[in-house]
Amino acid sequence: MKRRTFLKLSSMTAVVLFTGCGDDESNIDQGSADVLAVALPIPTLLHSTQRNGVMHYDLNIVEGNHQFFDGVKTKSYGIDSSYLGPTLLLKNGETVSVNYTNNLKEDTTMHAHGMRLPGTMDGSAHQVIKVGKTWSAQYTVNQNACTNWYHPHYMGKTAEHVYEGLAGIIIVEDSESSALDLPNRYGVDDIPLVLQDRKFSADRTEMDYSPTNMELSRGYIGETFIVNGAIAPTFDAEAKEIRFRLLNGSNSTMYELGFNENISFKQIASDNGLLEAPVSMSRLLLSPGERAEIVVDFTDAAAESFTLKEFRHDKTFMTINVKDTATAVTTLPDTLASLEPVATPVRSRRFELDMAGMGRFTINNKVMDLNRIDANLNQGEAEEWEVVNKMNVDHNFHVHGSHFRVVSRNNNTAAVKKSEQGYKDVVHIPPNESVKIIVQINDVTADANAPFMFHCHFLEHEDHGMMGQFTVS
Ligand SMILES: [Cu+2]
Repeated sequence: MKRRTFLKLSSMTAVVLFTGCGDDESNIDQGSADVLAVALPIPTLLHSTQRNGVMHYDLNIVEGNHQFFDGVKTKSYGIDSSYLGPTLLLKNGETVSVNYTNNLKEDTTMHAHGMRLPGTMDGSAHQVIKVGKTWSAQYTVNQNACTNWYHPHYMGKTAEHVYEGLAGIIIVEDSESSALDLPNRYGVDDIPLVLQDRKFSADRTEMDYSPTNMELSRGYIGETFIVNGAIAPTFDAEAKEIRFRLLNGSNSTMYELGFNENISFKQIASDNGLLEAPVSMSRLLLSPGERAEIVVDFTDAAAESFTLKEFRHDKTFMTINVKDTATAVTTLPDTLASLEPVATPVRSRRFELDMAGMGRFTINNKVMDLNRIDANLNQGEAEEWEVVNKMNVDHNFHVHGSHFRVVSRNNNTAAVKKSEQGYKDVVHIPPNESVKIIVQINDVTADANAPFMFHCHFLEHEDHGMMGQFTVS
């Protein structure tokens, strides 16, 4: 991994500097002559092999050389790939063994973000995968259809390992969602998009992970925006409804997403499941770790082109060229899922997100300690957690083992958007604001040897202390 060094000007960096001489660094790299013209890469669907009634998914964590730029190989990590990993398609009710073998030269972990698993199978900082070893997460899938993901959670190194390329999508299917007339042909009208941004070394042979203290706090934001490991790729869409499964897979960049000309689209799912009904919008704010499934209707847009944009940083993620054909046309239903009523809490807790000096981020004035348990929950009991952002920068809050509900923002229940009234595991908290969530864990446990974690999912904040642990018994 590249540490901060003096820039050596090559002809390639000269291109970057000249094209980036506007009022900010927006759109450098994208559009440069040395950017590959590529089709949107679609992560491979990983096939399982059945052994003794258990579906086994075998994954190898490897070093690689990934081609982001024309004629340049960039050192990277991946999972059976030079960058990112295959998509796991899991069915509710099936018993699986997800087997990760660590072929890196350093230890790591692999967390199943959004999967409702016992603490021992969570892949958190406590389930280290040593160099050369295999770790298996064995469990029976027990949750609604949704888009989750897997990524390292190694104490103090999560940000670096994700930055190098370790992440992949997990799609959970269930019979209720399969019965709906939703686009569900993977890679055709059901498209996972892992959205990220990266800095590169001057010669682009390495990714540059070297945040300053200011960047630790305000976000380590790359100039180059990438989707599924590609810079400004092109996707040829059928002239019909297309479902995009969006993941903010960045370390610490807020993405305000939308399309050119402000075309409207419908959000159908939040982190952990379908919404009650589609929500129309033209902008979608996703904080790091959050997912949203959206449906865009290209039925009347044959032969037109669109761009998926990020408006806070004025970047283009990808171009969508609509074909003049469509097969297996779908019609988005008006209602999608029925949600459980929000449970009445039996106790409340408060978590204050703050910092204690440069590069030390805290929850309730404490930095993360793997040997400290911060809260003990009882299975089945609902709790109200108030999470308060005491800083002038964005944070969010992720809870392991839980699909929580957002009930108020700044004590205002009306401030909770329709699109965040479904099941969630990450909630954004703007500067100096607060949220209240209802956390209830019914069917899994976590003891002090393999506790669950709660943390800010801005990975620089998490790695520098903004994390805590809890048990469920
Ligand atoms: Cu944070």
